[in-house]
Amino acid sequence: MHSRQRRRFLSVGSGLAAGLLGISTGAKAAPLARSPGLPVSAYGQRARYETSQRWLTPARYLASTASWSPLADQLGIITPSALHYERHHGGVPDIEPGAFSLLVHGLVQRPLEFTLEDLKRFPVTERICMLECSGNSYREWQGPGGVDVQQTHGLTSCSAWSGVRLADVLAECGVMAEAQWLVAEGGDAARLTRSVPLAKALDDTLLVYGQNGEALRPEQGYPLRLLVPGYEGSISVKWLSRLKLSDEAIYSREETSKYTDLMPDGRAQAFTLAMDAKSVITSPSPGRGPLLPGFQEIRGLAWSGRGRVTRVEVSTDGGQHWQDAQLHGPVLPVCHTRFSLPWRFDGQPCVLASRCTDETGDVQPSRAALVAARGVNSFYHYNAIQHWRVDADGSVHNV
Ligand SMILES: Nc1nc2c(c(=O)[nH]1)N[C@H]1C(S)=C(S)[C@@H](COP(=O)(O)O)O[C@H]1N2
Ligand SMILES: [Mo]
Repeated sequence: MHSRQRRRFLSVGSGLAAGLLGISTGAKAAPLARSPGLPVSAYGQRARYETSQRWLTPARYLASTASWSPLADQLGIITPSALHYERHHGGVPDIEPGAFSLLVHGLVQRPLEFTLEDLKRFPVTERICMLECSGNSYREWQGPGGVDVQQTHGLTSCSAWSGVRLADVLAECGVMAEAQWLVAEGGDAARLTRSVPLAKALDDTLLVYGQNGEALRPEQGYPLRLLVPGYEGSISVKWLSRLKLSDEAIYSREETSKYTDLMPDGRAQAFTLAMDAKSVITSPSPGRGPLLPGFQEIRGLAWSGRGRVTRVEVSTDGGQHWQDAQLHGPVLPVCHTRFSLPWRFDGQPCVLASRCTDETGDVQPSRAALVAARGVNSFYHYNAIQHWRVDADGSVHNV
């Protein structure tokens, strides 16, 4: 262990030994059950005392639906399927797997229609991967908006996906040399349609039918979705029904009226697909009850659509000084990555912030740097450093 790290560890250790956490001893023993409990169950539920939930779009916005993951409650890097964020433009369709098929056509030698069973015969592959809606943190473009980390950053989640390589399925159809793009269409009422660059489709794009050890949840695209690792969430088309090989992008509704970035000069940038390096402190964070003085571990999540997180720095003075946080394994490409830093809250007001760097050298920008480059006309792809102000009374606020 690096000697500086060791000293830090020792000072925390002795702090804990001295009882600085203020945990009272002499508590009464918990009651033990005296009669048999519930019998086994066919499909499990979480403990009834656990109440963590997705945050739903306020009813007045029902025309466009989304729900935000409770990131501050999440343990580890896998989001429980029941708490995976949702974004759907035409509601969640009810698709019977026996009635499902995927049509692959366009610039291919053999247009083919696959059933789910056909697709499951291709070599299976697993990948832990995060998804992030490019609209995550959209409110923050106009200044501090979300009241807590769920609202500011909850349009990202991370699952273990099971499926097959799209490249294998396309090889079966025989991709023609002129093909440059893959147009993917969903079978939901919105018929969400996105163009995927063929190189990405052949590189690491998957067709997934499994999520966290069981079939995809309906909300995540049951029975089959596209998974385009590291690209904005909207391109991972759910309830996939059609793939068309094409020599050009289709410029669908979701690539023109939506999912473009209006730059300061009034021009819109299209196909900003990769998600940039980003991080947020989940504890302490707003709305979690006042912070107690004494030892506090600063904890958070970092991610990048371009690869692995290599560094997370934490500041307790609003970005004037930075300290390296510890990254917790596994550190996987295009995945949520946990970080932590031991800290003491001494009752002085302060501002906490985290800054992520990924393996491509992409560094999460300050708000000022992001706004200087992009202006404030944008809606998507906000990845600036998030600041939480801690007041003397221990309350935490988005600033
Ligand atoms: N068919 C279809 N696919 C879709 C969508 C949709 O509305 N319809 N929403 C997209 C958007 S905007 C995002 S961010 C992700 C969300 O995936 P999730 O709901 O599984 O988190 O799915 C994408 N795929
Ligand atoms: Mo999205």
